[in-house]
Amino acid sequence: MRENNQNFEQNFEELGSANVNSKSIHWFPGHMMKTLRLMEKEIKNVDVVIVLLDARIPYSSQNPEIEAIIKNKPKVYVLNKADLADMNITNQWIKHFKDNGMGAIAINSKTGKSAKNVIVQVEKELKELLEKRQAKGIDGEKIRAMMVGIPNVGKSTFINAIAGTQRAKAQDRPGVTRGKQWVTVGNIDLLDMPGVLWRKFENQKIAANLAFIGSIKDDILDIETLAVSLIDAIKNIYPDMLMERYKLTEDDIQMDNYDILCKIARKRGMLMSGGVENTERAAIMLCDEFRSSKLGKISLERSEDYE
Ligand SMILES: Nc1nc2c(ncn2[C@@H]2O[C@H](COP(=O)(O)OP(=O)(O)OP(=O)(O)O)[C@@H](O)[C@H]2O)c(=O)[nH]1
Ligand SMILES: [Mg+2]
Repeated sequence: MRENNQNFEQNFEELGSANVNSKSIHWFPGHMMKTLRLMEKEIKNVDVVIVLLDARIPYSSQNPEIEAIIKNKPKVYVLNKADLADMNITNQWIKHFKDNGMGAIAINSKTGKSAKNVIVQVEKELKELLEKRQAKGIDGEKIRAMMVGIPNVGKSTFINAIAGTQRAKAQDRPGVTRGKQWVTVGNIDLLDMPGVLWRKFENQKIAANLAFIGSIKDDILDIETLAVSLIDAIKNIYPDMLMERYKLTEDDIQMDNYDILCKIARKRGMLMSGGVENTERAAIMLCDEFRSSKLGKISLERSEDYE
């Protein structure tokens, strides 16, 4: 299995070119193109855009294709899944957005209360519009908000949290929402949209980050390559968490990343016949455990790197 220990960036480039040459890999599926078109159409009908980002990767989860469509609209950046990220770093990100004149808030969409705080932020952002409506005596008119973001970031979960009921289908895999859906909650009409990635990843680190958090379907990725790359990312910023979770020593984490994956497999008793480490099983486990924050609260990007 060692041949899987290839450079992650190269792996992504290969996937990118495979998209051009082969119909079997849906790197940028047709429904994402449709969603972008739908966004272009619907943007005229909404007052505000709620941009959901993943608090673990607030930079990588900003989709440039979406940003281009919403650039002239009032918007609120919501750092979702804050419960999985490093709180201090998330707070710095919020400051970063605010310093750049953008409304921003961190939430955990699984809890209704923090989701409702977004509405307060939206009302702040729309203060002028709401005052105008009041002056005209039409302040009963509902705020129309479009939810946008990458796949699996939590758009539908957020809507359900605000609504207090399961109004939008939400599941732990990318590509769950397939068409637009309006959900009315109190004085706000929320437009749930499918998640969208972008056509070409110029920066392979961004592609890797999106894969780590589960925004790209795992079945088009090589899971061992992904895990090796994730080990590299974590050991550079949170080595203690990796050591603690998998009972690795200082010497262990100095090893080559693929050897670390082998060691993790061994520590977890994931062995095949002949005592060979089952690195595929270990890779799946590592990605799952990272995504469910079993290693701890991990932020993969820091705002100071994007000043
Ligand atoms: N820990 C945590 N999990 C969350 C949060 N928000 C959403 N999730 C989980 O993330 C997964 C994806 O949520 P969805 O609401 O389906 O995501 P989506 O953005 O609508 O995804 P698509 O429709 O595929 O674009 C689900 O398993 C949710 O339970 C959060 O704030 N914290
Ligand atoms: Mg959805």
